[in-house]
Amino acid sequence: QDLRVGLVGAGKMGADHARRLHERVSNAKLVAIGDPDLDRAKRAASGIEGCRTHGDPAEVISTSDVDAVVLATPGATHEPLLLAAIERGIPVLCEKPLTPDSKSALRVVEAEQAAGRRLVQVGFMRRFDPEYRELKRLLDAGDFGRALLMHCAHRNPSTPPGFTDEMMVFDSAVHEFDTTRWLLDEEIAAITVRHPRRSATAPEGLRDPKLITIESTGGVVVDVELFVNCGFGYQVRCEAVCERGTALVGGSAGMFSHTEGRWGGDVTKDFRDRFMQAFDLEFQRWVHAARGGGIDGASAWDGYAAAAVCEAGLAALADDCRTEVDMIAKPDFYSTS
Ligand code: ISE
Repeated sequence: QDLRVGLVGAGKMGADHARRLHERVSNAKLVAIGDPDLDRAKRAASGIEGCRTHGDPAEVISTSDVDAVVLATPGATHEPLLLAAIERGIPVLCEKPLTPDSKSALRVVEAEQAAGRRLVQVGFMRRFDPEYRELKRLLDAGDFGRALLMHCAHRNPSTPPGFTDEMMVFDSAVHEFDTTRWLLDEEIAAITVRHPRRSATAPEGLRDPKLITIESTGGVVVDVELFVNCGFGYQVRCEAVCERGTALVGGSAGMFSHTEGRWGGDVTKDFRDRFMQAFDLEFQRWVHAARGGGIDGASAWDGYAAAAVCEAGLAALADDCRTEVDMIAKPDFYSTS
């Protein structure tokens, strides 16, 4: 039987996920969409037979014909919705961030442990990107020896109005925090944020680009160039430097063309294009796991750990100094992945 999915949030990501569930993911049926902006919910549901809409997102979670939930509202709204899903005992795929800070993330982690089952998955989609998965396989196999350091670049063409220095850390760099933890199987111990010359393309008040350095508990140092108003496109790269070799993901692959005195390929401007395959695979695997009552991806613990690194990142940003990450020891409940 198909998994009956309820979607909470019909904004940019939510609407995209509605299409994904309806058109590209098998064994799932989108039965309800909730958004305080009911018109937006209706637009996202249009053309999806049997999909009803709610103005109160909480109703999506409490209805008995919903087997699992996708949460695509802003992070600040997540906690009560996650707790409601845990209480009902249904799996949730929650867009990042899990919650806006580590204290609230810990409450979710504790509620899940009390329920005795891992139900919450955080939508860190890079873990499903085929290139990143290949890098993970290579590092796990150990053929190149141990990872020593990594160089990452995270570039966006531009930022939406109101994008702040803090958002560069908890909205953008959070992906590198998660991929680093996942690739290395280590926690992040400390973070430093530095500011090179400010780009003339940066909107007023934004210190763009940034150079973030994170250190893993095992001593791997990762530098992240974060340039979110680079203008030319969306680009995410990660190069691992190991004892006996290096490996790069996010280099310029794809079609190569020659025309009118130039050669090369295209760079997309939208992260939803760059990571479309990753999102699709994430959803398909989640649907498969949720039909069995579980998850298959970043856990609530990973959401908590990312929040703890973001918090240290905000302190590093404010004080302009290296900041250690403060987090609890990993509970046994999360010790197997
Ligand atoms: C956005 O929320 C994302 O998740 C994108 O992957 C990231 O590149 C962007 O900077 C964020 O704002």
